[in-house]
Amino acid sequence: MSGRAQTDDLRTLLGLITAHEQWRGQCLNLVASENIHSPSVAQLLASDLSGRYGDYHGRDLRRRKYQGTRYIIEIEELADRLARSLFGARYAELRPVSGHLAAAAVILALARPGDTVLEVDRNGGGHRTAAKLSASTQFPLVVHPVPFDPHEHTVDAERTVALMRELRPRLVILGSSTFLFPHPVKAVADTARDLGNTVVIYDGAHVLGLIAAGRFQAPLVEGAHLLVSSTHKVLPGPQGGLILSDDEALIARVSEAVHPGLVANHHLAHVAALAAVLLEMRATGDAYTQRTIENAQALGAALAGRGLTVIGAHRGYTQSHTVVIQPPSGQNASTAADQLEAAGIITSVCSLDASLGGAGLRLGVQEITRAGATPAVVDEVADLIAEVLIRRRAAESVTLKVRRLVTDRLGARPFDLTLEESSRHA
Ligand code: DSN
Repeated sequence: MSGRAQTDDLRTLLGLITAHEQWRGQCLNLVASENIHSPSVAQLLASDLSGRYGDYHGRDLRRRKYQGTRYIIEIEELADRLARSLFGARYAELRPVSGHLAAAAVILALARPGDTVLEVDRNGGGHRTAAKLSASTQFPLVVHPVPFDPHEHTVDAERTVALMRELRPRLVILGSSTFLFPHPVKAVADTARDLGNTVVIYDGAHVLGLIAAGRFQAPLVEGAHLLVSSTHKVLPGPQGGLILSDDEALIARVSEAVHPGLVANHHLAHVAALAAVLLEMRATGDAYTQRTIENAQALGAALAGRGLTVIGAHRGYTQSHTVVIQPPSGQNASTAADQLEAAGIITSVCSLDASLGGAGLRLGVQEITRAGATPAVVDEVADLIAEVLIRRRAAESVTLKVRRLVTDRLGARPFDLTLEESSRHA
């Protein structure tokens, strides 16, 4: 390749990244599974660790395969201690490089081909790891949906317990990507223990930050055997995954599936950045998560007040960072999401029960909360959404208002900490 072509390609690459950052920096980012990093997370993700190897054998952080890990061992021991302490779990597994891989490792470790698995289906917001694994590999599972109550937008405890007694599944996977309200973990876990051979997995990806601050259910305390999660939704950490448990025998089997089964070299910069975000949550997580839930409930009320149908309205809209709305009658959810994007409002489409129209829009407030949104700002956000979906204003006119709101009201970043600030809070 000529030097000229090389320069052109580099210029193109940098131009695209700048364009992306400028554009998303002017948008209202309401994707419930994303977040923005604090300076400490960004700093550690770019550290020397991102180019190093640190494989260790089994669960022994000191049994390393590579030389050169004297400080890496201590970094990982610190991250492990912080994770166990913040989540109140006896054991942590921080090597999965995504939440999906964390859940896949648990399934591969504990199920056999042909086993029965109950998991939350797409209408309940389930990530559907078992169904995806079963369909895309030679690891067939008999997957049934966990009975879900679309009106209450949560797992139907009574029907789930009855189905568990009938099918005696090997695994039950609770948790949701539209996690508005807690799931009945205790009833499911008690039944699993009665059955004797059923393991309950809680996919806490969306609400991990809330769990860290004690603002959502505590799944391990309620009886789940394992919590699997990503690390970058309400918890504003690096992209990656983790697994928590109080059960030594289970975590030992699961860790073997993680390494060497699915992850050879885990991402050391991720582990360090995760440690930083756990410190940050210890310092500012209480205020951040309280504001996040306040903002989500305010958004639900404000959207309902402007004529949109909000799922779970009779339950106060939400107990998490997420609000789910139906597209206005006659509109399709994908088209509505495209129209919002044209106006600079980034959302995602989610499945809903057919009785609720089959598809909705999922809105998460965790990122704008980190950017400084208050309930008053959220009210303006609701108004901009209504401009597009209810008043059907042209995208260009709404875009200008979105940009103004982002520039004028969303720059404060009150919960971000530098490493130095984190240390002062500790
Ligand atoms: N489950 C997907 C989401 O919620 O967006 C990715 O984790």
